[in-house]
Amino acid sequence: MSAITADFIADQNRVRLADHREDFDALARKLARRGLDPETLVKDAMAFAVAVPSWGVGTGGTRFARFPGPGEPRNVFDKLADCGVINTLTRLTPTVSPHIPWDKVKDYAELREAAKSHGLAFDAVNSNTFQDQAGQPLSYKFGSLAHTDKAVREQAIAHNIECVEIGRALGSKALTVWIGDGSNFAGQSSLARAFDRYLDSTAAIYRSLPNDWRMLLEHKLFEPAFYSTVISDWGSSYLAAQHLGPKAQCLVDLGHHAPTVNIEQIVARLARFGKLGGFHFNDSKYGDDDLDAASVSPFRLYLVFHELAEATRTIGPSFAPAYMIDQSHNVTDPIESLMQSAIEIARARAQAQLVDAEALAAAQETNDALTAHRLLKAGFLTDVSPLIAEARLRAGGALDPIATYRASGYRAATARERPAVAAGSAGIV
Ligand code: LRH
Ligand code: MN
Repeated sequence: MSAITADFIADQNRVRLADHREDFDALARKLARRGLDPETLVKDAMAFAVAVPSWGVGTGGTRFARFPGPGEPRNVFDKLADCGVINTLTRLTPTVSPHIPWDKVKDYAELREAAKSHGLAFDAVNSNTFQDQAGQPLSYKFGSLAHTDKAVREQAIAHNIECVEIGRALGSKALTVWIGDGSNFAGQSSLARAFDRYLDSTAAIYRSLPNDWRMLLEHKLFEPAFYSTVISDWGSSYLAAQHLGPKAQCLVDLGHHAPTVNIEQIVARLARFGKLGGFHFNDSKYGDDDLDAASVSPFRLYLVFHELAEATRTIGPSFAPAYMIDQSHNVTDPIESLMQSAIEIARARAQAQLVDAEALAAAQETNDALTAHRLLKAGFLTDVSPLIAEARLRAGGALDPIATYRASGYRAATARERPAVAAGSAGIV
């Protein structure tokens, strides 16, 4: 496969450098006029990173169909090669979040080395008790960690403990637990007992965690269950994390809320009580659409990062949620979508650093609503493209990652090397 080399990136950057310099210098002057230091902001942008989902580099689908593209990854090693390209060009995604058993292999030391060869490490491991695997003794049709049958719960607990062991071999420091457990009819399930069974099961997993690990509980309003979901909202997730202990925290997947929910306020609440463990970034208009981050509501993503900036100011450097992307790319080249999404997430974060927090607090305290809103929005209205491009450039990345990727012929090379996958099978991966 043709590696995208530093020389190739330098060649691609050379033709864009003069325009970039001009744009960056203009932005730097504008930021300096606001009393901000462009150098500090570039260094801050260079320090930001977000993990990519291993399952995100294959074409995604819906329950109706999946339309694979050219050069679909055949296995986790192909996935790592593709994730490597994303980081090589954006310098924003040095870690990959694996999903078990989708990324199961015989030799995890070999997998860790393969990731390293692409300049990558592993982030939170995702368990999977929302599908039945071939040869699996007991079905998860009626749930997993909250199933009425103790034997099914124990099977699900054992799987999560195995994920922790796999994660240790890969160098991960967190387990993400999302379960689809719930019901489709009122009365089908005891809402109270289901939650208690979940607490018992997760407590067993919690006891298997190494001291320096976190367990991230991911809530979701609905799907695959359509009447009740055991961990349906941040409240249920918070209660469970509180009940389990300090290593348990809540993971906020942006697509897992009703359309009108104020997600940035959930972020503020969970951060305040030390239970904001991480994110699955994506975007949505209706349900868990898993669309590209900031492709529907860039202002909402910005407001989330504003709350993260406020929490960092209040809590300090120990405040370190895990930033991960969780998307399904049904109509785009997944590598391009993940690069674009990582850049949009870095953009929202850089914009949130521009807010004059003192002036904002003063306007809030004096109930000067419009001034407060304008001060907050000022960051969002600033085009920080040259600033995040400068951060990429200094880190050895591409000024225009998507144009550079297209010029590299990487996708055409994978299409030649990897057998075409027939369309047809439904499902997210
Ligand atoms: C559930 C979810 C979860 C993953 C899956 C791929 O909707 O967000 O985080 O395990 O998507
Ligand atoms: Mn998710």
